[in-house]
Amino acid sequence: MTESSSTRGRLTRRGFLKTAGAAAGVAGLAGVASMATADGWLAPASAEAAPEEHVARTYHQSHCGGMCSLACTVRDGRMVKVQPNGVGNPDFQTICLKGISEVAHIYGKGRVQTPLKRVGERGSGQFEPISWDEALDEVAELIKTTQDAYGRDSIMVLATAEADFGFLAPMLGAQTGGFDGIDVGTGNGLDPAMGFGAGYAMCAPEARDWQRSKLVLTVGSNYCESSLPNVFTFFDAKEAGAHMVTVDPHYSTTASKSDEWIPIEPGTDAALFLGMISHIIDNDLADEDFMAQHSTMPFLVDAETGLLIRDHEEIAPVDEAAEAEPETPEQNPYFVIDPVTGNPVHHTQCDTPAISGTTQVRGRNAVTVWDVLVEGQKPYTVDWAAEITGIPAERIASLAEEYAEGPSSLALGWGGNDKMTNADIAGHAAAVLVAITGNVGKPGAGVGVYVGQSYNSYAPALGAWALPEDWAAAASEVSIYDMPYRENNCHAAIFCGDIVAQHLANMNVTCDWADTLDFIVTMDPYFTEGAKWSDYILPCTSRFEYDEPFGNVKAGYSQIVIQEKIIDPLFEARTDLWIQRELASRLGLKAGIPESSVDRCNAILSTSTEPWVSELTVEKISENGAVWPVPDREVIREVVPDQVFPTPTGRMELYYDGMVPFDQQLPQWEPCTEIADESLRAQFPLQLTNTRTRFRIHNQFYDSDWLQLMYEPLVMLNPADMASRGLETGDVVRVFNDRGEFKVHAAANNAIRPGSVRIYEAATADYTVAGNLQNVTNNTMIERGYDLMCGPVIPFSDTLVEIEKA
Ligand SMILES: Nc1nc2c(c(=O)[nH]1)N[C@H]1C(S)=C(S)[C@@H](COP(=O)(O)OP(=O)(O)OC[C@H]3O[C@@H](n4cnc5c(=O)[nH]c(N)nc54)[C@H](O)[C@@H]3O)O[C@H]1N2
Ligand SMILES: Nc1nc2c(c(=O)[nH]1)N[C@H]1C(S)=C(S)[C@@H](COP(=O)(O)OP(=O)(O)OC[C@H]3O[C@@H](n4cnc5c(=O)[nH]c(N)nc54)[C@H](O)[C@@H]3O)O[C@H]1N2
Ligand code: SF4
Ligand SMILES: [Mo]
Repeated sequence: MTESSSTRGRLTRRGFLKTAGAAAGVAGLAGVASMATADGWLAPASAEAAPEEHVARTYHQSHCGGMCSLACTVRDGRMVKVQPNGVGNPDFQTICLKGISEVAHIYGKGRVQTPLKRVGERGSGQFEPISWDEALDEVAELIKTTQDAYGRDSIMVLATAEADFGFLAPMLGAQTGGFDGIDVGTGNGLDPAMGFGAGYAMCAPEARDWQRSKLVLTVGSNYCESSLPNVFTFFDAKEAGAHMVTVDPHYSTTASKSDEWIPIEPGTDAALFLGMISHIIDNDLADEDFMAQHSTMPFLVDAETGLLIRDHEEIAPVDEAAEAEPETPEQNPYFVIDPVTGNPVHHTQCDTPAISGTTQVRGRNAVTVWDVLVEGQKPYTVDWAAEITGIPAERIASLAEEYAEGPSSLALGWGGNDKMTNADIAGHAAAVLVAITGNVGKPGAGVGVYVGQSYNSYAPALGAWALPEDWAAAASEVSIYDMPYRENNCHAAIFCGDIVAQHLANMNVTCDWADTLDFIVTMDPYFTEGAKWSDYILPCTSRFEYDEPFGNVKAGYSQIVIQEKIIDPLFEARTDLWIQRELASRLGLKAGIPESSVDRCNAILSTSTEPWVSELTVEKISENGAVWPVPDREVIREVVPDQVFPTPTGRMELYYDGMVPFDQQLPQWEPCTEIADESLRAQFPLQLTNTRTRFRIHNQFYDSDWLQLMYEPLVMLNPADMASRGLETGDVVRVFNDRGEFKVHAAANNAIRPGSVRIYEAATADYTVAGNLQNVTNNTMIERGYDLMCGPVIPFSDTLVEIEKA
């Protein structure tokens, strides 16, 4: 189909002259000048000089909040230009420098060009090229012998968001590494109250809703970089009169575009929220109607045990394996106080119960959640919060008043306090703040992470290719972040993307563990840091290469986008689908994999639960310009518009029974484990903030020459912290702690909070002066984490370091 979209086939001589003139200086036309001086150049040159040229379209990355549809010009088989596609909703006809730079990046020195087999020590980066047949035969044989010896789940398959390896784990019956401990810090605390968000705090309406907010309070996100193509939404809201306030330790890009920046001590977001909650309670600013009707604030708690009282004891599962369903709130109701009679009744019998009161239920002293909250909040005054956060008490108080008045949006992040050990407490406190002010489920009021797909769009539901019934990934008893530390049955790993360097903290330990595995295979278009620990590296195609007219179909950002073949696979790279098919065929499993990617695309569309999607085909979308916008996207996407939450009770469930052993049934302040450790701080006085940057998507684009001109890995320090260490911008510094070290250049930057250092995450050893950022990051997984929705979060930024001139 890409051929039919050719904009220009053979050129006439006249056409060629015009083009050559217009494009003077463009690579590929070198030689034009000398030809002009040669005799009779018009005659022999014309036939060969007409380049074959066509345009094809593909979606780009999803992890940057973009998934931009890009129109790519191919001339004589080489991709020479990448532009916005210009089809579909105008809001999404975007591109950034990362997309534009792909014309060089996909041909760049970072590509893995052939299958590679390790010859040196693991980690040494020494490999020799081998043929695809050798590589696939040997990998298939290793999979077979390992699974025969240790069971099917002895292989772990892990794939990054950008990889297309969905068949591999189910087909092998491999484990997939359980929870990954990434981006779940805040959601762990927020989502149980909301009833959705999946642990990622993706429970916000789309950001166009901000135009209807009076206050947009951003805490711990820098979406003006981390959702680059959606930044217009921020400015639309600002123009519409929303008060944009950003709370961030550093003067981030988003802070700099906001009406106000409120600097905060890192890792203290929970204290800010707790202080605001107290101020709202103390000044009678709480929305009692919302709390009574739409939250569990009126529910009764047993004063002795701290557990919510239910009609009868919950039936515990007889044995874990049987996994008996717990009773629903209808079958086993909670108790509330009827405001008219003052008696305890089932919550199902009273729509607007009293939010305050004490009573007796079956001889037990009972008190409402609200009363427990009010009592527990007493120590968390605004003065207390000011002490912890470094924000003046008056500003916390006025912010609380403005937030309570509403409608207010609370925009949280994945890159701020999320990456710290106390992140769940901040998420839980945010939920309480939202509930006591009713700032949710109405125009201009929402809470959650507004980055990426949640930021600005509808996500159409796609279907899936039906797998054979006996294809299923194995359960993962131990999550990836615990693999180095806990007994498990993982003997070998297939990593699609860079798991070793990018998905675990404290890399020296990760590498010691990786070295214990029987074999590691990495599948990636690029030679990554983690790939060095592999025994085999298999080169994948980039988004721009395919071996069929269509590669894949994706949904998000209010449209369906497709991947057309732009060019043939480069070097010896093969598509992710081809690699899976070849492995399957060597293992006798080929029948379960689609014969062609076009079949798969059309199955993904036709099996959608949304009728307008199921009627589409990839060919139809291609004819439409490779983009199919969501119908009715003019209407701002809302969540819980009726304020009925998708929780078991339909209310915001703020009281976490399960956290009683940790005294976190309601959010209680706990500082971060590492950065608040005063004795450690005496040794390593600087907190290391990890954030994302517009110049990169995680470890991607390091090897892009164009982007290297803009940025190379460096640490940014406040000028005062530079001066006290005798450092000057441009110095090479050693960043170190007990876990390890790396070396990069340092730069003074007033935007950085004194006592903190900022680095853009994924600083990988091939592009630093020496070593990997991950050598120093904190791998502490707190005990409470294992009882949270998505397991503990990896606290990459709860890290202390010292820095000295190298
Ligand atoms: N120290 C520290 N570490 C962190 C973080 C931090 O803040 N600090 N942040 C964490 C966060 S939030 C996240 S989400 C993770 C993200 O880390 P990753 O999951 O690693 O990031 P991605 O950008 O999704 O994946 C990129 C990898 O996929 C490869 N890739 C791209 N396209 C394809 C393809 O089509 N096929 C295949 N096979 N591979 C492809 C790229 O070459 C690259 O190696 O990093 C985490 N790591
Ligand atoms: N260009 C680009 N875009 C991306 C990505 C990328 O790699 N590149 N990655 C994507 C992914 S996987 C993710 S998870 C998202 C993350 O997107 P965001 O959640 O926006 O995370 P960051 O961009 O890292 O910004 C985090 C901000 O929080 C601040 N911060 C640090 N510590 C604290 C704290 O304790 N409290 C508060 N209040 N603020 C703090 C930092 O200074 C920074 O400004 O971005 C996505 N978008
Ligand atoms: S990297 Fe840039 S061009 Fe590519 S999808 Fe993201 S924002 Fe769009
Ligand atoms: Mo992330």
